Amino acid sequence: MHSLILISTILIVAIWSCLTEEPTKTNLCIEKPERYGKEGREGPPGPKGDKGETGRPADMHRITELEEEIQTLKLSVSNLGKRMPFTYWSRYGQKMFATKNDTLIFKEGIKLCKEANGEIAMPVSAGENDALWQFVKLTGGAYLGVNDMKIEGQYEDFNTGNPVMFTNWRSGEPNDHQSEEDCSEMKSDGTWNDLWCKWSRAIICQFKLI
Ligand code: MAN
Ligand code: CA
Ligand code: CA
Repeated sequence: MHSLILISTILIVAIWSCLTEEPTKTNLCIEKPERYGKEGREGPPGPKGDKGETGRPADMHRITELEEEIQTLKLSVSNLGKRMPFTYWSRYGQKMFATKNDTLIFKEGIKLCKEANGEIAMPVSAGENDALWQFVKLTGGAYLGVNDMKIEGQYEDFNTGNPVMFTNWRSGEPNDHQSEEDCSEMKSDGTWNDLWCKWSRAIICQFKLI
């Protein structure tokens, strides 16, 4: 009976010491991974290194070139941001045309294109007219830059103020209907009509590539 109590006591102490990891630990314990103390503090700074090699002289020409490239890149990035609203794009020659699903009065259209660093679409050839026509088939009537706001009957390019050389008026147009039509639109058949500047029409902007 005594020996049973003794054996039980030894076993209880051995298990207890294993669980608590007391210094009384016996070799009955299952080995556990070693435990490390906390990392020490950072040591003092090392001695100063040797003097480096003399650098190459600044290449001012290259720096100027790079500065110019950065300016061009900045402009491209800024233009990309401003042109985000446009959903349809097409390129014809050195011009990009862009539009979106929206109609505006002429003045607002001018503002929209200007904000994107562009101009209101102004076809100067049959090729450009056809390129715009592809959009107009989707958007319906769209404003063009052609206008006679300054002098009735003298049609100018709104962007440059120069007289228009290429025209594609629909037969019977421009008619200055009710003496109040000084803006112009491309109709869905690709021909032009003069109209009141307060009508809402699709807006196509042009961006010159050079
Ligand atoms: C008709 C024609 C056009 C004119 C429009 C105005 O389509 O008379 O010339 O521009 O009406 O709504
Ligand atoms: Ca007119
Ligand atoms: Ca008309």
